[in-house]
Amino acid sequence: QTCILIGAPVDSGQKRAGALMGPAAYRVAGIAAAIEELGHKVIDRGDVAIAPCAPLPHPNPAVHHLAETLAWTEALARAGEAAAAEGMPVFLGGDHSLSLGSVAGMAAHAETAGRPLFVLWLDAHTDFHTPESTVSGNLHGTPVAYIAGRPGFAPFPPFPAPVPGERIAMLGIRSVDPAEKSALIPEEIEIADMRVLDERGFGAPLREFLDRVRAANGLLHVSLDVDFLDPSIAPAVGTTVPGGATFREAHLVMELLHESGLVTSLDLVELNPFLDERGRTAKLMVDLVGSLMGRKVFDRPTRSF
Ligand code: DIR
Ligand code: MN
Ligand code: MN
Ligand code: MN
Repeated sequence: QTCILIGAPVDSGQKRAGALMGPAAYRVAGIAAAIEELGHKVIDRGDVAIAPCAPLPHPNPAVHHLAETLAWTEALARAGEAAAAEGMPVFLGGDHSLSLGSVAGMAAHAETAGRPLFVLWLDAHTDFHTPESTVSGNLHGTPVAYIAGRPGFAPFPPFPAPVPGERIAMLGIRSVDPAEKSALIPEEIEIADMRVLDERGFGAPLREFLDRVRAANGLLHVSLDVDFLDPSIAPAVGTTVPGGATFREAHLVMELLHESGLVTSLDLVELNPFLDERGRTAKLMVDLVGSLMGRKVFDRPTRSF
């Protein structure tokens, strides 16, 4: 594998400053060495940048930093599409609004490749608002709606090839706003919320989704929000929600993803190093990437599911 690291110091999608320090924290925590150690090649493309933006108004007065978020979306879609032709893009965030761009880039790449794109959303939140429905005005709460092709995203460019609900799965969900809930009801998105995961564990729902990706010869984008993890192990995120994935549950998810051999791109989002305890959350995220890229306790023969 060749991993292409793309720094995405995006801070415009929410209001707590610090996510822009994420790419630096991942590099300091040794993300490149952790991947190389497992026998892969790493190319670090550095950080994507945007030009200063004049403010753009929005009919929903809560929406803030629209122009910046739009500029990031276009820049990251371009950078991501180019990187996907050379290897596995790994986006170092940055808040979750970066996925408006990263996944748009992957969707454009998938269209060129003639393969269906699947999206796995590992998050406490469903991020299914549109700029019209958001109450907080934080656009990091909108990427899945954009990816799924919901209307109400002007002035964002239309999503290149909207991903139908049956190709999206969410794991770890435990905080959903009323407007998101009603919009999600008619969708076919597979939502393994924490109640489902308490009963079934993480393995079974994830394997079912991976089977569908494999059967369709799909590309698989994984978007990992730090708040997917329990705040007790991952405190460095602006929107902690109790009751998240444990250390072992998170590693199991990453190990199953590795064994599937299906992951073609990855977002690491919402790390806020300013809130971290001596790099603890950054290091955990890097360790999880290690498991996703093939680190394991013992080399067992790869299982096929
Ligand atoms: C909440 C929180 N649903 C909002 N969202 C996210 O502001 O729209 N927090 N994504 O991480
Ligand atoms: Mn999120
Ligand atoms: Mn979240
Ligand atoms: Mn559908």
